[in-house]
Amino acid sequence: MHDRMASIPTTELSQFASDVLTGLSAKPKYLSSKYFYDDEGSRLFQEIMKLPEYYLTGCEMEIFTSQASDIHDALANGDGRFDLIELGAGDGTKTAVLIDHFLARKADITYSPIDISQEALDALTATFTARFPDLRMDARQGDYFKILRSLREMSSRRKVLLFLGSNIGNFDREQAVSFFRSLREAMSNDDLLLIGFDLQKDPHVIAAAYDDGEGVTAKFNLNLLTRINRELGGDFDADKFLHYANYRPNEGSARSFLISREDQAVTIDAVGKSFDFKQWEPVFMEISQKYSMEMIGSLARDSGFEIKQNFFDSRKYYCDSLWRVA
Ligand code: AVI
Repeated sequence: MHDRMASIPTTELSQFASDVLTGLSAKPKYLSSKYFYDDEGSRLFQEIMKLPEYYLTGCEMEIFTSQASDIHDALANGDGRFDLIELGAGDGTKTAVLIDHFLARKADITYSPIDISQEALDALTATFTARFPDLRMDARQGDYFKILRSLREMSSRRKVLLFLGSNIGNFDREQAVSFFRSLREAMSNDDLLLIGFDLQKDPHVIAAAYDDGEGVTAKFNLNLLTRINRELGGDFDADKFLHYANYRPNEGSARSFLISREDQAVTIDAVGKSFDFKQWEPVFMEISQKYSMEMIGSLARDSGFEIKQNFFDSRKYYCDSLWRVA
């Protein structure tokens, strides 16, 4: 994830097939956004992050650039020694801003990016070792919770976990609480968790972020159909679906759908089934939750944390919320 969410390697193809079968057999139909991130999906997400409408990345970058010193002081908690562990590190561009500042402050840190993609970790390690030759790095590929437990066994230094980029927004509330509770169980009392939350704001701004003028977000969603064709032997015609996104201000949730333009049937060999789509039938693809400060507070409480400090961008579009164990 994460930051993106995790890309699914071929060994888990049967899990992919079974999730596609469950989602397309459901009423209403759905597909899981965690499967967006094959190579092409990851490339399209990089493109999304550069779009003028997709404000989230710029907001988090602004927070890290303008408040690196305050963030350092909050994370250092009195001494400058801690292990920085990034869940779903991706290319680590935003984290590099923090690390640059922390090293300039002579903080004694180890950086452990964790990602499901070994390729992403190799690229990140190469960039970071060239840019920060003095940084101790320990990149890990695999399951967040298993790795956290093994890192805890290896060193008793304080851990600061980073879960950035509003990746939490792609979980519904129940999934978010269960994710944070599992992190809580793997954390010691002195550890900290820094989470990127996209905040509720002018609905037009949010709606545009998920329906950009260039159609990159549409391609990003439609790419999952191409992935199903390639990996599961599907015969989707992506031109027969359109991307539709909306924002519900009463819930604070942006949702995206693929809508069937006509009555059609699609066969997927790996699941041995054909699925009927009615004209204008939606397939729910992704939730991107936007938060109020009350929602963030209650999420922290219900997951066994309390808020230590919040960092906002100048427009208050976005919040990096620092949690400690309650
Ligand atoms: C990865 N995640 C936080 C993005 C989001 O904003 O929900 C994924 C995305 N979907 C469409 N645009 C970006």
